[in-house]
Amino acid sequence: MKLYTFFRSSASYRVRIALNLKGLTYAAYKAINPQALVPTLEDNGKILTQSLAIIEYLDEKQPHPPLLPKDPADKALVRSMAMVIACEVHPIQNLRVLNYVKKEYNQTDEQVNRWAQHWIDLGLSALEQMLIAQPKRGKYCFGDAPTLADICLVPQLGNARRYGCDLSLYPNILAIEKTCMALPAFVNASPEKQPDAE
Ligand SMILES: N[C@@H](CCC(=O)N[C@@H](CS)C(=O)NCC(=O)O)C(=O)O
Repeated sequence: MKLYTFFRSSASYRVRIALNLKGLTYAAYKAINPQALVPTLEDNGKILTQSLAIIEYLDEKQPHPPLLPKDPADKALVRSMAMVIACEVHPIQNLRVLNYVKKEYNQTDEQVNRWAQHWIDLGLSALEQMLIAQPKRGKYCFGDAPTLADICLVPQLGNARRYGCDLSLYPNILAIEKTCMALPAFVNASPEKQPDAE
């Protein structure tokens, strides 16, 4: 398997965690085209894009360990937590959006950072409430093993810190991050461990 990635890309980070949890090896390449989105996974000549689609492909191809619960309602819950991050937060704090806002509307770095912080805080506070409200929370977002929700959450926290969000407001999220970061799959997927890290 070949993974086209970029060390700081949180969407790539999601796929790196899933690959590590599944024990699948991949070769990492620095993304050199600034207009191309990462990650892209190439597997047996098949080109796959979109981190969530890639992760579900990996989960179906190699079902152990499962990244989604079997029960339909539980599965929808895990997907919904993942989507708070992947659909609502990440797309509007992504670098190309921030660069556009900055350039087209003559915003300063500080204003653009505040934009990112606003949307990240909105998503993380909603997720914190979802975690408090749901009875099946264990050591992770759902139960006692990492799922798609944790895979989306941990990389987003790196972005949150980069933009100066106050994460002490989200104690449940921070506890889950700590549990995840005890696993080599998460540690080895982190940006600073990537061969293209600056
Ligand atoms: N929804 C996509 C998002 C992919 C994405 O936005 N990747 C970012 C890095 S996290 C990227 O490639 N940005 C380059 C650019 O915006 O030009 C996914 O989950 O794979």
